[in-house]
Amino acid sequence: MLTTLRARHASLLPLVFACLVLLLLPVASHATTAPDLRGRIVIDGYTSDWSPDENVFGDNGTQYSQEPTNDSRWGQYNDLSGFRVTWDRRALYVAAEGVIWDNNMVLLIDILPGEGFADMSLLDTWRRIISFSPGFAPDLFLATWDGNAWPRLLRHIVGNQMNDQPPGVDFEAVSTFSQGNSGRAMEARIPWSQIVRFRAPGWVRDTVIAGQPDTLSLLPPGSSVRLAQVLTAGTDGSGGPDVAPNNSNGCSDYAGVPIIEDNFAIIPLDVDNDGLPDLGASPLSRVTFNVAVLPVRRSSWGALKTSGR
Ligand SMILES: [Ca+2]
Ligand SMILES: [Ca+2]
Ligand SMILES: [Ca+2]
Ligand SMILES: [Ca+2]
Repeated sequence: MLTTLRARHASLLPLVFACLVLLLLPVASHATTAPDLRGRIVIDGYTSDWSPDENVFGDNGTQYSQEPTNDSRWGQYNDLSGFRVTWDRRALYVAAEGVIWDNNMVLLIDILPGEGFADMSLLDTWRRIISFSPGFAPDLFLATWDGNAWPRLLRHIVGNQMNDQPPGVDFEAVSTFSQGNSGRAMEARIPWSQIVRFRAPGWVRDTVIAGQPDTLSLLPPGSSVRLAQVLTAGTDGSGGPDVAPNNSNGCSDYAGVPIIEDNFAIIPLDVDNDGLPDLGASPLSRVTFNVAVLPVRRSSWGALKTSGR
């Protein structure tokens, strides 16, 4: 079917007054997916332009899922702190954060059902001893190393073959990681057309936008995006000290120990099943995780705080 488509009391008075003031304040705006986010999100390797509800590791009201900044086996200067996601009509926007002194960061992205790779250990580039559980088969990943300004986009072609591209015509990306500095990120705008490029070049829909004929790329109806972030050493055949969201078996001190990343964020893109990523959606309100170890429920948060987390 897809191939045929072209194609959201007195002593209490001050307190009462304060509450009233709070109630009368404008509700904090929730950034939602919109027709075109290029006016807000600048691909510069910094995330101050992102909204809290695009931080899928934030508190979404039902669960607390913050990726810790102190859970790496290699210490504070090699630690992931999570990723952000949003989208518009034409592109997926991602930002992945942490500190990766002398090492690498990879953000794995799975959108296309029945496609993708289950294991990085035999890939023809960016070969890492990192595998995934059923239900997660990345179609592409964004990758960078400490000090590199231009992340690579790796798209799965077939078998262990990847298409490896620097930013340019196909996509925009910038990374700002530099030794022990915090507040840095790998940030990218990846057009939907480039995500489906090797699988469904004909999945487009002719439409009219602002009175002008236009063409939009289609995804398989009902698509979700699944994501996981890994920190790895720079050499082929290595593993790494931290993953996000956290996996069941954890990571090792030693780069030679394989990692099974059985956890990932799941964010529905197309709840109305029209093949187009939904506009007016809050990514944070949609996120769930594959493994129940994390996120923990809010009711557990007090216990976690007293235990020092
Ligand atoms: Ca930015
Ligand atoms: Ca971490
Ligand atoms: Ca982690
Ligand atoms: Ca839709």
